[in-house]
Amino acid sequence: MTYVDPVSHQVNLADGTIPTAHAVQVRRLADLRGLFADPQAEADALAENPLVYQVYDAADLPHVDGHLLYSTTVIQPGRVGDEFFMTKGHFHERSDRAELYYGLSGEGVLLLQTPEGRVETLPMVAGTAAYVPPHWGHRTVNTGRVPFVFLAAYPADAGYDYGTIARDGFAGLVLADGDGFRVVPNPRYRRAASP
Ligand code: M6P
Ligand code: ZN
Repeated sequence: MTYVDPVSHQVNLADGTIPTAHAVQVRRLADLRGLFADPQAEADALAENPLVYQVYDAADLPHVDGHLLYSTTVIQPGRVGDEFFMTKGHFHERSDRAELYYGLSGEGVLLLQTPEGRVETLPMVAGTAAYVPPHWGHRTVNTGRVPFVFLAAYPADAGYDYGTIARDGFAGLVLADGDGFRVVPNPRYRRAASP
């Protein structure tokens, strides 16, 4: 038997960074091109191409059944038109794989949808443990004025399906509403041909 060594990483609770992260993914607005609801607002904002979020992948582990991967995500505050900064969003390539999120700082929402386009919204603040069940697509949104930071843990063989959301959009939009937010149906959402 070959054993993978146990490992720990310190998460900086003030800003969500993991100084010993194995990899850091940086997502600027250009990496989310076409995902925001207001094309003109997106084109205008692309001139500055702001930082939208970073993902700190903690450990370098085998991407195979049995392992768990974990990361922190730091979403900057900001908007494109009325729509808050958010992650790209994905289904899992192995769609029956679940995921657990734990809020560390700031505030946001976890937006989920079934392949048929049913939307659920889970508000998140520091201390919120939110569960992504198998088969639900998921995106996180910063609805506050400071960075929204959370920890995620998921099966190492889950993989990413970004194509479905890139093609169909997300069924729900999270829009600024006074000091808060509202979730509205996405008028441009195109239902997938088959679930
Ligand atoms: C969480 C996890 C990661 C994911 C990240 C950013 O940390 O779900 O697996 O990569 O959010 O989300 P996305 O991959 O949709 O950009
Ligand atoms: Zn996921």
